[in-house]
Amino acid sequence: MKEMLEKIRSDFAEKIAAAETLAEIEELRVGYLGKKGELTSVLRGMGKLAPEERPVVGQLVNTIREYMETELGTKLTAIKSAESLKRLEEEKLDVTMPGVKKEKGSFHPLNQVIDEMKNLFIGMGYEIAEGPEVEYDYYNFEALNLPEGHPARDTQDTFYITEKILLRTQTSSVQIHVMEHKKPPIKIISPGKVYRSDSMDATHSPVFHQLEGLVVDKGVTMGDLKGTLEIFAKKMFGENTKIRLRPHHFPFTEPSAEVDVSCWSCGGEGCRVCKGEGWIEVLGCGMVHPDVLKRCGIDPEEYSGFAFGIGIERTAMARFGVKDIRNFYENDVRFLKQF
Ligand code: 2U9
Repeated sequence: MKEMLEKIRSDFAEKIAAAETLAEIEELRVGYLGKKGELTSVLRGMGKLAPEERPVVGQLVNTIREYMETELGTKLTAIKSAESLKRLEEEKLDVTMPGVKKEKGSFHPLNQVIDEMKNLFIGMGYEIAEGPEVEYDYYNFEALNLPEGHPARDTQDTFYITEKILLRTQTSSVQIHVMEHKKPPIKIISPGKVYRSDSMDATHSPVFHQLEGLVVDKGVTMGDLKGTLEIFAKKMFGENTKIRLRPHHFPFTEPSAEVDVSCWSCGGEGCRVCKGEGWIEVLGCGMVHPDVLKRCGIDPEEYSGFAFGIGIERTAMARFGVKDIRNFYENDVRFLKQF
């Protein structure tokens, strides 16, 4: 019996020395000390021994069990600490290394301007109205006092799909739809794409963006229009910005005006940004023509309104110092990531 126990111990000693993984340690523990382990089975056979042998063998088995448990524990600790050292080595982070630059996205400059204007007018109680880009010529022209034969309707200015259907040249058509279906008070802005048959160059694009505003109610005056545009200009171009209204003509507004803002770069003295003028034209506006109101079923004797139109590209080019409108449409990240 003693020889067998010595054999078990020496076999274990060899195996535990060679063990390198936690799995091997566990396998040894189960193989020798588990319910069906080699050493455990000796204890099971103790009943067959002579009574005087049992205490001696029992003492020897216990000594070997304690030796195995100690060796298993020591080796387990050694393997665990080796594994954690290995992990620390592999996951070592050199904090002095530069960080991994994550590319950050940004909104397109045109959308930045559109969103800023939308938020500004929403803050003044306007709602946003949208409508089709493919439009009947009635809503794009006739309803706006641009009858058949008016030069603005010529094909060199407008993309026609059929004789009566076209790509809208301004978002005013949206305002007409609203006036046909909604009784005053009306207070809306309509941002969106518009299309003109222009050849693409540094300052013209056949597709560009506009934001128009329309207010119709009782007792709306030119003073309301001027006050609204003054707030718009100050919020968009700086608190010290002044506006200047120059008489103009649009068929859909009477009186009409083109509006300049004092140059945000020189404050009105004259510089490169404003080409020495001190003023920069940003929009057109006027009181809605009574015939336009009437055509939509709104009595111009009872109601009045004002309207304005702003070119988004023109505003963005002025604001960001962009010299060529084509930059907005070429999706060149080197251009876009500057905003
Ligand atoms: C209705 C009645 C009147 C909208 C207006 C302008 C003046 C204007 C241009 C600015 C830059 C177009 O994008 S742009 O080239 N627009 O100058 N727009 S008044 O007047 C309206 C609109 C709707 C029912």
